[in-house]
This record gives sequence, structure tokens and C-alpha cells, in this order.
Amino acid sequence: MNRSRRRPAGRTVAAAALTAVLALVTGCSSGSAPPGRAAASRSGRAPGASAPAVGIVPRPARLTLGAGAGFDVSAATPVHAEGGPDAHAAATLVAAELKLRTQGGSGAGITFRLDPKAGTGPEGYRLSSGPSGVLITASDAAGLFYGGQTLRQLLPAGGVYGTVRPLAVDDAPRYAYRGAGLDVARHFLTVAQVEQYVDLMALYKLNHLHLHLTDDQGWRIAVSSRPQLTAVGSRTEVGGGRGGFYTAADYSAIVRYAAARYITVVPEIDLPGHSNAAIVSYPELACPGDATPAPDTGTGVGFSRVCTGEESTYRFVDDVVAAVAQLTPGPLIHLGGDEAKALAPADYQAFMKRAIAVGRAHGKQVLAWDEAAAEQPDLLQVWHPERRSTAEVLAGIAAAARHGSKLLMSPADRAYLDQKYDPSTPLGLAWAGYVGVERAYDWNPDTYLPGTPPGAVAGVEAVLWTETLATPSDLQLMALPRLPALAEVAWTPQTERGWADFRVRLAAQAPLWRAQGWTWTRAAGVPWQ
Ligand code: TNX
Repeated sequence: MNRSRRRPAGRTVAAAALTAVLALVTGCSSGSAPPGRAAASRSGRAPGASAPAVGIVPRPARLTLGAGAGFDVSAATPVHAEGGPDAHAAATLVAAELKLRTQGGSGAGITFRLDPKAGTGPEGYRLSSGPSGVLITASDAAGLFYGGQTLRQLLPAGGVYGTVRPLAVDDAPRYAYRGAGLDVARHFLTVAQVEQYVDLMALYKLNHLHLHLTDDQGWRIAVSSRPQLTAVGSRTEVGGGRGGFYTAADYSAIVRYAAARYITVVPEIDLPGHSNAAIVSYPELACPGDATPAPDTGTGVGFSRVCTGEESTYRFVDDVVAAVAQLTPGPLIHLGGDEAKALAPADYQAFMKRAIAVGRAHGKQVLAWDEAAAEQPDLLQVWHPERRSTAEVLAGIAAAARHGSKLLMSPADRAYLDQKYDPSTPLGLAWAGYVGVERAYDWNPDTYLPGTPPGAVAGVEAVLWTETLATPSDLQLMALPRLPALAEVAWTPQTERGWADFRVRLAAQAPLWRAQGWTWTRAAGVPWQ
């Protein structure tokens, strides 16, 4: 949802409806929008034109530079938490990132103040710095944590100690769903590798991790009622490697690690296509007469299908969704629905209709890829690039949105991190065209698709498919610097951001990446130091 639209001082019917959308997407109910931020996206300033050169990404909704001395942070600087255990948890995590320690009491230092009456709105925060310290105030713990991430970026050159310049930030996100999708099916990623990706997401205030857990080349999540999925289906991956899977404990560890960073895990079980690994594990999922399934370690798409006319297929769907839903505290489950090219449209639609009902019966709101528009999932993930879409797909998406599906924008020609930056990029695919940093950055999710009803877009997700990516550094080369670009698309009001200003702030992030030991692509158009 576009929070800048909730800004009128009075609580209008429209504002209440949008608040309900937020509750739908995040599972939290929010208070009224803080009138104090009403002007944040209405500055009238040309994007970036008179922006203070402060290297924060995503750019805060409002930032004012102060005069006078800043605050010197050293190893001895105390971190204080006020407002109870949630404040303490957020402060402790940020303190560890800054190599500082939380201490009791108050006074000079870095203070995290949780105040339900702060009026900062869901996930918003205020940060002010001056000679006597840094004060971060928020009405929820996520906001405190995000204030802490801004503070990390205010410290010089990626080092932890130094001077924070005097300034005041008043910040809150544009969209409630700010996501990163990660394909752990084409190449399996260990728990530690996924957690490393979560660290990167957290630095840029992303709040949903969408795990693509199943595909033709591998099944990555244990389902105790269907043991063959892991005994057989997990043992393959693209290129012939050993594959792997998450036990329930592994998956829960990822969920907890993400939750501590205010990130909700969204598991994806991709059906009825992209299902070869499931069919190899349970051959009865194929229709009588379909070719005998064989393990797939290639990169082709669209060839597999479960038998949508058999009741046993729906018992399988129910078993899997029940298990995954039970392990997932977040409100969302993704049930795929892309590229089911081996199915007749009517069979595809009948399957998706039932799968969505199964997800809801297990207490979840259901996401699906945009081909499933007619079945109106709660959240429809748009991936077709507009110029490669058919009139039919576009009309379907618009109709679903009019009927109440919210849209999650991941158009491949803007938001797919697996697409090459340019012809020289060694990794990745290029079917959606090259996605340079400016292309990833310079678009508006609300208007990307003609005919999108106002308020229909719930958020943005950057997706990283791993057909060509196998190691953490492969992931980093594709995600950095485009993941921060998409994080800003999702966080910052459209009127407050522009490429000329962004490229400079983006270049200023590189020392922080270096300090983390991350690698990145020195992509064209960015004034890297
Ligand atoms: C399309 S996008 C796919 C994936 C591939 C990706 C590669 C989507 C819903 N399906 O199966 O990994 O392209 O870019």
C-alpha cells in the first residue's frame, strides 16, 4: 500500500480501508497515520535536486541537517534502551552491529526509545543527533531497528566508530511489503547462507523473505507425512550438485533469525508446474500416461505438471501446505502457479482455485504468481515484464486488483536480480533484458502496469533466481548494488527520490559492504570511489 496516501490529518474511510490492507499484508493492525508526517512526501522539491549529501539508503522520507557539532561514537559509547523488552531486543542487536554494548540508565550516548505514543506509524522512526548523543524514537520495535540501520549508515566509511553529523530524520516506509525472494531450489543454500542474505536485507529495511522452496530441480523442505520429498526430491540441483533440504528445525532457525530482524518469512511451494522434484519423489502425482519422471538438473522451465484431475494430488497439496503453514508463524504462504505450460488453462485454473482454498483453510493468506490472477489470491505477484505481457494477462491482473487482490510488484525487467546488468555480466540470465542499476531503480510500482487501481500495490519484491548462482559471492554480485536500489523503490516516497541523488548515496554504501566482507558488481552509472 502507498502510505503517502494515508496522510490526510483526519482518518478518512479510505485511510481505514488502507489500514486494513496493511493488516492483511503484514498481519499487524496499525494505528492511524501520524499527521506530523503529512508533508514528508509533498516537499515539491525536484527529486534529489537539493538533497543533503547524506549517504543513507533507502533515502529517508524527511531529513534535515543540523548545525554545530556532531556526536562522537567510540568503543566506550553507551547504548541505552527505554520502553521494555522489545526496545531492549532491537537496541541490543544494533549495538552488536556497532560493536557497542547496551547499558542501563540514560544520558549521553545512543538511546533507543520505544514509545507507543511517538506517532511514528508502523515501522517508522525519528532519529536526531547532536553533541550529547543520538536519540532514536519509534512506536514499534521494527521502527527502532530501522532507526538503528540508518545510524549504521551515518557512521563514517563503514567503520563503526566516528562522528555522526548533527541531523534530524523523520522516516517511515511507503509500502508495507518490502521483500526479497530467494530461490533455494535451483541451488540449495545452507541456513548460514540464507542468514547472510537476511543480514543484507535488514540493512536496507526489507521486511519479507520469500523462500522459493520447491522447483523442478529440488525439494528443500522436510514434510514428515511425505518423507520421499526429502529422501529423493532434495538430492538434486542445477548442474548435478548434491542439493539439500531444511529440516523443520533448520527452517525454524531461519524464521527466528529473520524475525529478530523484523523480517517475515514467506514460504513458496510451487505447483502445479515446476513440480518435477515432487513427481520424482511421488510418481503417482503424475497423470497416467505422462512420461516416467526423471531427476532434472537442467534449467528448462514449463515442462512438469502434477495431475490436477486426481483427488490424491489434492491430498498431497493439503499435507504439504499443512506442514509448511504450521512451521510458518507469518500470515502468508506462496503457492506458485507460474509457467504451468503443460496444463490446459481450465485444469490450471481449477487447480489454483483449490490450492488457494487449501492455503486459506490452513489459516494463511495466499500469494501466487500473476498467471493466477483469475483465481484472485490475496496477493498477486506480478513478474511478467509489461512489454512481454499479453493483453489478457494485463487485463487479468487489473481485474484481480479491482476485485480486491493486492499486487506485489516484481516485474522481471526491473526487479529480477538474476538478470544480467549488461552484456559483460558473467553470471545470470537475460531473458527479460539487461537490468542495470538505473533500470532497477527508476520506476514507479504504482504506475508500472497501466490500469492499476489506486492503492492496489502492497509492495515490491526483488527476486533472485539461482539457475546460474551457487555461492554467497555469486548472490552478492547480483544483489549488490541492485537490492538496495529496489529497497529504496519500496521504502521512499516516489517524490523524494531520484537517480542523480541515489547513485551518489549508493556509491557511499560500498565501504560498508567491504567491512562486511561482501562482494559486489561495480555496475555502470554509479560513481564508485
Ligand atoms: C521465470 S518468474 C521463472 C523462474 C525462473 C526465472 C528466471 C517465475 C515466476 N518463473 O522459474 O527461475 O524466470 O529468471
